[in-house]
Formats: sequence, structure tokens, C-alpha cells
Amino acid sequence: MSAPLLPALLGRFRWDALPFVRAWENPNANELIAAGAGALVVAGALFMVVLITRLGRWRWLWTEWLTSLDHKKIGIMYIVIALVMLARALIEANLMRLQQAVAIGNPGLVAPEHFAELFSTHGSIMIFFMAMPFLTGLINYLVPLQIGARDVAYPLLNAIGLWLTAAGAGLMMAPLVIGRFSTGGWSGYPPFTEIGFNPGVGPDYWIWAITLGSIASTLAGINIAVTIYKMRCPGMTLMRMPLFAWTSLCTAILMIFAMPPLTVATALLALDRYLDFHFFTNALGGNMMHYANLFWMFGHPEVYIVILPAFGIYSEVVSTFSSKELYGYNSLVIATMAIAVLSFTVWLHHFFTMGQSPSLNAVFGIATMAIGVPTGVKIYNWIWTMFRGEVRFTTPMCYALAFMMTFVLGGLTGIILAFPPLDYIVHNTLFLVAHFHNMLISGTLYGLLAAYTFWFPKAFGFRLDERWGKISCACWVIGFYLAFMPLYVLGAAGMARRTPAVMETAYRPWLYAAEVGALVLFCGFVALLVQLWVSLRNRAATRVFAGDPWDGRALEWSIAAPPPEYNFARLPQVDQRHWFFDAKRKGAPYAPPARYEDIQMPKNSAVAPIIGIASTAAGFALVWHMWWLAILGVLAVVATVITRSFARDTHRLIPASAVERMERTWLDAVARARPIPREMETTPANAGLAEVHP
Ligand code: HEM
Ligand SMILES: [Cu+2]
Repeated sequence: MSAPLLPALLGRFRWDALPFVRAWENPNANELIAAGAGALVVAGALFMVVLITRLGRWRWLWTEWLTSLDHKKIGIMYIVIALVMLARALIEANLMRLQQAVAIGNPGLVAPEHFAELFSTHGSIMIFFMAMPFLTGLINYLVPLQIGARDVAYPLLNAIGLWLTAAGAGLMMAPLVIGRFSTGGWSGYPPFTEIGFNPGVGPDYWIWAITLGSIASTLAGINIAVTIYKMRCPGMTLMRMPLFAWTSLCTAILMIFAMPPLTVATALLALDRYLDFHFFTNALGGNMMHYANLFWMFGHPEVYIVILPAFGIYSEVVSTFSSKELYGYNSLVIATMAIAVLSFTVWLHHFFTMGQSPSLNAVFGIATMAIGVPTGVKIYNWIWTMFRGEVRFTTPMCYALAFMMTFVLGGLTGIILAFPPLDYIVHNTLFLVAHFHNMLISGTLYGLLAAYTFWFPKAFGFRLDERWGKISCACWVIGFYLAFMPLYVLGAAGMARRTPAVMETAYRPWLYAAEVGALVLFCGFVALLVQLWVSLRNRAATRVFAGDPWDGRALEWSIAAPPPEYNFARLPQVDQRHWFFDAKRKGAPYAPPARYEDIQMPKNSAVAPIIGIASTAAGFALVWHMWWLAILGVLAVVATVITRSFARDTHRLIPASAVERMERTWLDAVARARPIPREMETTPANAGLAEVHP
């Protein structure tokens, strides 16, 4: 190959972009850790490829999963992505804690640049590729079931959202093996992400990963909102929807309005970096504050995007396991709406210290504190729901209880931060880091794990192991307090966040405690894996095919576990909020339809995977300045969309006879199952048919 051809093909790739080459040339702890992480990714990917090949599962994977437009499968795939990314971000968190614990008065294990990459990837992954896919997956799985629909409004758009998320996650993983990541934090603030400060590939990886993720979330928001508006079954008025469907609707609206500012921010930043624009530079008329405003116009609603679904989850869990109707449904709906609206009015509290007038700060400070009110309403409602209920301390309920206590604590420190004079003192310290983990771990993460445990039997037809679930829950709770309470102390004492090395020896005990806490948190994740393994092995004994293991209220519990592809053989017709719960009391919850009918479902489609792969290629090529590949990738996306628009034959029929066969099998199982009392729901006696207490 002639010399000029190589740069044209490979862009700015050089051999030392590979961490293995860097570690070979300069084998210190920092480079070895980086190369080890890269090796882990390569080995993991190879292992998966070999495993699938050995099991002969490629075709199955492609036809049953990757090209599927079934909202349930798409939901599960979202959650698989989230769990993989959670594992990575947790390892990084542990590495950061280890670094700060050993780097007291010395440089420690990882170089400052590397530490900056660690908090940038950890934060970006946890928000965009852990919390977001996890909750989008749950919403995808549950909302159509809860509102009595057979599918979402736009199944193909749904799959495209999944694949764009996967593309973004791929671009987050790539710099472990080739290149480096951004050092600009999860918020990607200029000037740290501008070309003048960082001309490398790192910020570009961040830009394209986040852009793909934000587009995916916008699409998801549109799809969820339209599904809820248009696809509810007969009789399902908005005020009859389960609370999780309500919080999903509010989250979807937030996604529609909050993600575009982020997409715009990253796009403008890309123009700055690629075409020498000056939107956010200090020179030539640019201003970094434009970025700060755009980013937090997304960023604050984002914290409610990730918390509202969790509020919905807790509402379902608390009511189910308190054996009581949710207290104050209307006020919960109004509070959710109020939070959603207010969340757009407070973004400035993320930069109280960046130069605006004290009166403006005061306005935003007061608005911020106002959000505490609807949130407080919710806590009261959950407490009143438990009051005099027959509370069962199952794993999801334990998460809910831990959440209520921990979240209130974090809310209180939030009020401190909302007060500008106090924020001046603790902003940019570990106090803030403690505060937002206090909210995100107890709110979002516990909620996601509660949902995982609560609805797993619905999705897979067998229950998860309770003992390991409780062990895991205990680790997440104890670990949280150990890891993050010390950070409040350190932050109040003045220790800055994002610090790779520490000069103050008095911090040592607190940093050690935080390190132990991070390890305990990681054990929580390991316990989840053990739980999955143990539950898989015992699955013959824990089947709940009849579909209603917890004496549930909403429609998702009224069908088989796992649900058939079409969800409902006959669309339910509801006349009140707890239609299924009430039907169980009145005696005929499982009446078969008078006549079975053919059901139309969307055909599988390769469009989404093609778009996903092409946009991964385009993003990767933009990072490395391989212009030919970038153009090819974008053209492939456009061509795929155009081609698809000519497709006419996009549906297939499930014949009535097949529906009847599946429903009969299930109804027979229901007839055979022994109704079990609530006290025995975590024993093998539970076949998914609840004993009815009038
Ligand atoms: C569960 C165990 C977790 C541990 C031990 C942990 C630890 C850490 C540490 C050590 C930092 C860097 C702090 C610094 O700036 O000095 C950090 C930052 C951060 N974490 Fe976590 N974290 C955890 C979970 C989460 C979760 C669940 C989320 C979100 C859903 C999250 C979101 C973030 C964000 C957004 C940052 C800021 C990154 C930045 O500075 O740009 N973390 N975390
Ligand atoms: Cu905020």
C-alpha cells in the first residue's frame, strides 16, 4: 500500500492507540491496568462468540432475539445491556475508590489522566447506559402489559432505539481496546472537551456515544407516550392506569422534551471540534455557559427521568406486599405530574457558582426546594399504604423500605445544596458526590433491582432465589452507607471531587471506609449473579406458569408467565382501576374468550440491527477521522430507512387455532394449580395462582 493511502484508510489511528502497545512500551501500574481492562473486554467478547458457536445458537439468537420486534424481548435486551454496563461501571468505581484510598501523600496506582477517564466513563455509563436502558427496558416490557395492549405503538422504532443504545454502549466500550476516553466528566464540559484542551479521540468517543444514546432515548420517549395515549384497552382510562404506567408516561414526556437539548449540545460541541466553530470557546464570541445551560436543561429533567419510573415501581411493590390498595392514587398522579413540570424550572442550581446574580440564584434555589413537596407527598402515600397492611418482607419490599429511609436522607442534603450560600461552600466537593449517589443508588438503582426481582417471574416463568436476593439487597444497603456517608464528611471538610491523589492524611480513615463500602457494593452485584445462577438451577421447582405469584393487581398478572407473544388472547375490557384484583375476588378472572381470533403481529426485521451496526461504524469512523467509513455508515442508515419504507409485507398472522392451543395449555395449568396463601408465596408451593382473600 502506498504511504498516503494508509492515513486515508485508518484516519488518525496509530499503534500506540492500543493499550497493549502502550503497556509493552511502558509497563507501569497505570498502563498495565489499562491493558488488563482491554484484555478483559477482548476475552469477554471472544468467550461469547465461542460459546454461542459451540452451542450452535447464532441462528436462534438472530431470529428469536436480535431481529425481534416483540416489546418484551426488546425490553429484556435493554436490561441485558444495562447489567453488562453496570458491571463495568462498578469495577471502575472500585478502582477509583482504591486509588483514593492508596494515593494519600503519593501518586497511587493510576495516572491523573487515567483517573479522569475513569470518572468520566463511570458517570456516563451509569447514567446513559445503565440507568436509561434499564428503565427503558422495564417500561418496554411492562407498559403494554399493564395497559392491556398487544404491542407498543411503533415496534420498529422501538427496535431502532434499542440498537442505537447498543451502538452507543459499543462506543463506550471501544476506548478500552482502542484509543482513550474523554477526561471531561459525565457532563462533558468545555473547555475540557474542546479541541484546544484535548485534541485526542476521547471527547469524540464521548460525543458520539452520548449522541446515539440521546437519540435513542428521544425515540423511546415518543414511542412510550404514543403507546400510552393510543393503545390502552377498552375501559382503561388514564386514571385507571397502574401507577407505573403513569410514571412511565411522565418519564416519556420528559424524554421527549429533555433529550433534544442534549443532542443539540453534543452536536454543537462536535461542530466546535470538527469544523472549528466557536460555540463554546472563550475566544471569537463563544461562551461555555451556553453549553452549561443546554446540558442542564437536559440534565435536571434527566434525574427525574431516572427516578420517576422507580417511584412507579415502589408504588406497585409497596401496595402488593402490604396487601393493600395504594394510598392516595390521585395525589400520587398529581405529584408525579408536578415533579415532571417543575423539573424543567430548576436547571440553574447546577451552576450557582458560575456567575449569575444572587437574585437569579435565589429564584432557582426556591424552585428547587419546591420539588421536595410533591416528593414528600409520595413518601407519605407509601407510608400510609403500609400502615395496618399485612406487610410481607420480600426482596423487592426490602429494597422499597431501604429506599424510603435512604432517599429522604439524600433529599435533606439536597435541600442544603439548593441553598446557594451553602452550595458555595460544598459545591465541587465529595459532599455533592455523596448527595447524588444517595439519590441515584437508593432511588434509581434500588428501584431497578426491586423491579427486576418483582417482575422476573412474569418475564421468565420462575421465581428468583429469595435468600440470595436478600443477601444482595443487604450488600447494596450496607455498602451504600459505608461507601457514601464518609464522603459527606470528606466533602464538608473540603475534599474536592474528581481528585486523583490526596494530600491530607486526616482523610485516610474515611477513604478506607469508603473503599470497603465500594467492595461491599460490588459484592451486591456478585450476589445478583449468584442469585441468577442458583435460580436457574432450581427453576423446575419455582415455576409460576399460572402467572400471578404475588397476588398482583394490574393486568400483567392476569396472563401466563412468561406471557405469550400476543400478550392477551382477547383484549381485556376493564371497568375499574383494580379490574384483575377484583375479578379474582368476584370469581372469574381467567374466563376464556367465547371465540378465539387470528392475531396480527409485526414480522421480524433486520432493519434495526443494520441501522445499529451502521451507526456504530459511523460513530467509530468519526472518532478516528476515517471519513470514507463515516460516509458509508451514514449512507447505509439512510438507504436502509428508504428501503424499509417500501416494505409492505410487515405483519404476520397467528392463527386462532394456535392461540387457542396456547391459551388452553395455560388455562389447564391454572385449573390444576393449587392456590397458595400469601405466607407461602416464596416457597415451591407457589405455582403462580394466588389464594384469594375476600
Ligand atoms: C454502586 C456503587 C457506586 C460507587 C462505589 C460509585 C463511586 C463513584 C466515584 C468514586 C465517583 C468519582 C467521585 C469523584 O469525583 O471523586 C463517582 C462519580 C459518579 N457516579 Fe458513581 N458510584 C456508584 C454508583 C453510581 C450510580 C448507580 C450512578 C448513577 C446511576 C453513579 C453516577 C455517577 C456520576 C454521574 C458520577 C460523576 C462523574 C463525574 O464526575 O463526571 N454512580 N462514583
Ligand atoms: Cu438538578
